[in-house]
Amino acid sequence: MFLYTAKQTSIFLKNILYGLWLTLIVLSAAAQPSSETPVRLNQVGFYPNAPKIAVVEGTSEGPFYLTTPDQQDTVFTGNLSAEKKSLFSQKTTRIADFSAWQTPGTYVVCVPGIAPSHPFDIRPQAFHEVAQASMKAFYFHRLSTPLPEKYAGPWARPAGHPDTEVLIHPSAATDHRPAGSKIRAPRGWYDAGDYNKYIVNSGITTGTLLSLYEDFPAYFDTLGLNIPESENEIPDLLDEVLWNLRWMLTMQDPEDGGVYHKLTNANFDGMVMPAAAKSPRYVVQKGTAATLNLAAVAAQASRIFQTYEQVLPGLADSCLQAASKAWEWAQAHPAMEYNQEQMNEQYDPDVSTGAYGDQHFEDEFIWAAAELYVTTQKDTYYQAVDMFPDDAMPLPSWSQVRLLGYYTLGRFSNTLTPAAQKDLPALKKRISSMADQWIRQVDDHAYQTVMGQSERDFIWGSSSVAANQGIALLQAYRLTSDKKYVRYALYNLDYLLGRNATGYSFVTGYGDKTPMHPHHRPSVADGIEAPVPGWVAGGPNANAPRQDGCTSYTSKAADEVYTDDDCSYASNEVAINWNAPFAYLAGALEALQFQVGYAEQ
Ligand code: G3I
Ligand code: 9MR
Repeated sequence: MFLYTAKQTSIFLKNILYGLWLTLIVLSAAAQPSSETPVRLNQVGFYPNAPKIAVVEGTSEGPFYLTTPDQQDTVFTGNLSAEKKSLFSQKTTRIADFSAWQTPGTYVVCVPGIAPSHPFDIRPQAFHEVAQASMKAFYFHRLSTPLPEKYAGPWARPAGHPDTEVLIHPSAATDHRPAGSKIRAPRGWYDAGDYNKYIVNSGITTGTLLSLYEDFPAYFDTLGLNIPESENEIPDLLDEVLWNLRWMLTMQDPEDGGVYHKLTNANFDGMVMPAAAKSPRYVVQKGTAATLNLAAVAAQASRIFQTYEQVLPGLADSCLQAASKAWEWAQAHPAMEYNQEQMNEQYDPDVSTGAYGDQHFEDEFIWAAAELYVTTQKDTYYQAVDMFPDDAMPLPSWSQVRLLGYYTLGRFSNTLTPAAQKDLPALKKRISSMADQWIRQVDDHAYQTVMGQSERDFIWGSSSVAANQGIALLQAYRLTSDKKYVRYALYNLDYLLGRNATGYSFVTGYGDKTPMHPHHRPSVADGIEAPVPGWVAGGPNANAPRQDGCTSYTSKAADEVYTDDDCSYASNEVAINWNAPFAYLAGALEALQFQVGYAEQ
């Protein structure tokens, strides 16, 4: 009852603010400045008590000034640092540090002889709107329902993809569900710039958002998203997650517990709106990775939705049943790979959409076991796998989910049974050592971010590398209470919002220079100049020109191979598994801002 009241009281105000906010986004996106500046900084802003850094590219040296946007009043003067060298290009950079200035306001950084920076704010809750938008982005990707103007503003659209008559692909046929028979699998979120639904990628996405809630429940209990469920008793973040979770549950074959790898067209749609895309849809072969993804997510969801048993009766139980059936199927099929090429050799129609093929399942077993263990407290799950098969700490990605399991064990460190308690000191050490290694040399780096210290960071979806590093740093903070980790997590948010070699804030609609032409079918086809807001572009990808054949790239330097062009699906697409860690990073920093300082270097 308490939640209901808290939510109700703020709804009216939130809806008004939301309307104003949408208008502002449309206006600001339309007023893109043409001027280019070599000053790279977080274009959204800074907390008053946080470190504030701009990176000045080029040969400028000497003083810099913090001024009002009209450059009439100088509020702070500093000196540029000694020169640093970019690791990937011939650029020199210098740091303008104005951390000492704490007075809220809107400012620019001016360096004599070059164009001033984009304007930015210094204020409490500096990332509230962008955190909210990065969650709201998922609403814009809902299938099987219209998006009315009340919630979607100018991006309102009719429903796409009912997915109520999905064909069993021959690769997925059983006696019970022969090829060509139909199942219902509505709802879910569109994966990315395309209109398909992939369990493997949905898994890490949904797990990351559920972890965001578990780590910061107080903040998300009252964060409104202006979605159709905003007036119910469930926090909006969880309502949004439910839209996808309900779809994920339909992907499990009730007969045996196995989970179909994806729900897809045979081929990618053209650049059309969702409602205009009407190709037949299929569920394809079951696989170990997909099945363990559902096991992990459903187990985690089960413990979270227990709290809402009265409004969602039976949901927590159904999730746990689904998770344990999936786990059993995976035990019986521990290496069922989804290999699209092999599948196409054997079955028709051929399927050419995203493969999300993974041949290594050790990490999915670790993640699912950790979630099932924490939810049920049954040691058998913990003991069923080798939790620490080696010393590796691979950054989370759709194909590497080991750390999601470790984060969950760390999150529940106070309630674990002795079976897992004994491993906790080593687990904490692994996470803090990883973070320590990342931050050891970061202050020498040209952009002073953990992101981009290695060329390997600039892969397809590199923005999610930055965001997932940020999450890992925040996990290190949660386990050690050492505030320096929060500082470097914030620096990776700075990277994503503009302190990077491209000068873009990668989040659509947030910042002065942001992607206007993402590889995103609705944004291309809707006739609205501003792209759908709150989506993080994939980001620089050293291999992008070879991978998507787009010809508008202007640099070969790994940290600059990015083009704001809709042909560039290898650097400028959007995807749910890139937005979720961004939503985590921005939301977590908002939730933490009044609790922590940022520890001086
Ligand atoms: O990790 C390796 C790295 O070690 C190596 O040095 C580098 C050299 O090429 O490759 C890296 O792997 C790349 C991997 O992404 C990184 O995650 C692969 O080359 C690259 O092909 C792979 O791209 C995937 C892409 O689909 C193509 O299959 C992306 O991860 C994945 O996010 C993306 O997902 C697509 C879906 O298929 C369809 N829907 C849109 C979605 C987003 O673009
Ligand atoms: O739109 C597709 C995007 O979501 C994928 O990430 C990408 C790589 O699989 O493929 C895109 O689709 C392209 C297809 O692969 C080749 N023909 C052009 C399509 C884009 O218009």
